[in-house]
Amino acid sequence: MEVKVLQNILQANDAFAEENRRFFREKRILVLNVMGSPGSGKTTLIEKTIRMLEDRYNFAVIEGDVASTIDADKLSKLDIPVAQINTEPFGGACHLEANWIRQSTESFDLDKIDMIFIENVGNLVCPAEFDTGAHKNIVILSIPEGEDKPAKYPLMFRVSHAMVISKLDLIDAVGCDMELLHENLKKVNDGIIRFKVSSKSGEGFDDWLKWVQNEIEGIKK
Ligand SMILES: Nc1nc2c(ncn2[C@@H]2O[C@H](COP(=O)(O)OP(=O)(O)OP(=O)(O)O)[C@@H](O)[C@H]2O)c(=O)[nH]1
Ligand SMILES: [Mg+2]
Repeated sequence: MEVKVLQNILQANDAFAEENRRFFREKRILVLNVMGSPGSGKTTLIEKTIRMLEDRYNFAVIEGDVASTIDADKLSKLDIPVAQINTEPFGGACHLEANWIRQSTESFDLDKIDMIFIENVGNLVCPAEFDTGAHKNIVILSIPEGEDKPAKYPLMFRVSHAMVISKLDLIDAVGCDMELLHENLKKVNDGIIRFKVSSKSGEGFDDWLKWVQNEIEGIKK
């Protein structure tokens, strides 16, 4: 019985997600869903990316958190539209659902937006199960989390189109077996696009920004 209920919830979410993807494509707005563990560097990457591309494109952000508006307040300082989804009033869900995404954009002037970043709730499990309707899923894995994560949380890495390895500046301090990380990734999603960045030093941002711009331009065609 419980399995059936979960199946129904996921099916309903998938239908909303497809509708979101179609809707935002028609509006020529790229939607990227950023997922990853708490503290992996999602907000920092989003903030830095927007700062580096804000002269060319108009951004908006949907912030998903169990509680608080800490990240949303931070990103609002960029003078962009930010919508906060807190899941605590609905039982503290550890993911975002597609119909919440659509509702949260009702406050945005969509004719003035080129790209929406979704910052999903921080964890490597639930967000992978719920399609938000984003055009691309990004998983951030920070160096201190370790090279075994694709093996331990395979669905997250399977549903992601791109992986950003963050906090590259910490590699000498904490160590990370990059070869094993790539081997682990290969087993779950060989085709995943890989970036290595440090939001602290700016290392690796050129490739990441090029990819983001390419995706924004792609949706405009
Ligand atoms: N050394 C280093 N620290 C970083 C880097 N990126 C982020 N941080 C730091 O890591 C901490 C967490 O970063 P956030 O961007 O808030 O992480 P988050 O994934 O948004 O966290 P939640 O929203 O709580 O899930 C902060 O203290 C950041 O300054 C990086 O590339 N290098
Ligand atoms: Mg954050």
